Amino acid sequence: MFRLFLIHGFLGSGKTTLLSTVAKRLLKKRVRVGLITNDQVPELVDTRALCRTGAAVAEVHGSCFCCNFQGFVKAISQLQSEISPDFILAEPVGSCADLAATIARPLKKRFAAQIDVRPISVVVDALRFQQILSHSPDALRSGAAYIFAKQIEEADLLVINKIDLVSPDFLDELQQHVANLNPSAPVFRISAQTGQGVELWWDNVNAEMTSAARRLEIDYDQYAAGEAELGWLNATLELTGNRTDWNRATADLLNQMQREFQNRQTLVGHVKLFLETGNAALMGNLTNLVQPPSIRGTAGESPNAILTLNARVGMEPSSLDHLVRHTLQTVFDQHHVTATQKAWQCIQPGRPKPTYRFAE
Ligand SMILES: Nc1nc2c(ncn2[C@@H]2O[C@H](COP(=O)(O)OP(=O)(O)OP(=O)(O)O)[C@@H](O)[C@H]2O)c(=O)[nH]1
Ligand SMILES: [Mg+2]
Repeated sequence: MFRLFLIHGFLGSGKTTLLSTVAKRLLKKRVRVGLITNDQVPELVDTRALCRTGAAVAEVHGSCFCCNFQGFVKAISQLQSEISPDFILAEPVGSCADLAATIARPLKKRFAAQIDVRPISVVVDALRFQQILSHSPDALRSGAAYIFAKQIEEADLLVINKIDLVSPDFLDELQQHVANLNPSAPVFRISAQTGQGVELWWDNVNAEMTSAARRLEIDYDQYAAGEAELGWLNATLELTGNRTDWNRATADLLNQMQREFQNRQTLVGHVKLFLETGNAALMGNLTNLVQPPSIRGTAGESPNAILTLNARVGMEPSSLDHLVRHTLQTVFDQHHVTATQKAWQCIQPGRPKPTYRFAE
């Protein structure tokens, strides 16, 4: 028997960062840990990034977990045969909701002897919540805000993340708003990035507590409309440069995209990229219109690199596709980089159709 941890939360809230922080800690203690990533289309930045932790990683792509229960079970089986895990941590797509009814309860009913399904944790981005509350231009629009609220409502444990970016006073206010949406879930405050508060949450998610305890009322029309607000782009490119400073080039790329999104005042769910040059890699993220993009790691000066780019933005897919292609071309020209497209998909997520839905 192994423990399964579902780490849910909206786009860019910090799920992968939390998985990475926990996985590294568990690996140091020689715990066998497997991770499951998820996305609507292949070519996942999260998979690339989490493979670097040293943990075994399985990927479910093509739809969210809830619409592909068999795919989720297959990913579990893959990890079982690879490492016979003690713990599996799984991160669903950030625009997905209704996880208790579609994944946690079906697993508990069908695999009670094999899987100990732990309480569902929902990661809440303090900064994004602050923007919603202050009605800033990139606040979530109604449909996406519906998904954000439903995720909070169905949590067994709530994990307010990025506490390093907001004031303690605002955190008290935020906790009140979160408790209004879900009065029964214990609330934890963490920084997945610095590790602050992570241990306390981890002790609690491992303590005796019923999982998938909350019954969620959800309107699938509204949920589908919220997901359909987003254009979804995943791409992988092979790059060749000449003494290219990859850190500068990727920072320019994300800065340029942010300016384009600012001009359109569009919702930035998450734009993330992973650039690898052999053993070295860097990660870049953009989660809103205001904060500068973050670039972590260094990719060195190798002439060849592989770039994986994932964007979830409040735009029609065709417009997003055009914007990203144009920005890549402009920035690569500036840095004398040539690019070969290995994979490119830009879609609008379809209506969620869960494999199972156990409401109780
Ligand atoms: N300052 C700060 N940044 C954080 C923290 N946790 C995550 N981030 C940043 O937030 C951005 C998004 O983090 P991810 O872990 O990729 O978020 P995610 O929820 O997995 O995103 P999706 O998979 O796209 O839904 C990255 O730039 C992270 O570095 C935190 O505690 N503090
Ligand atoms: Mg992620």
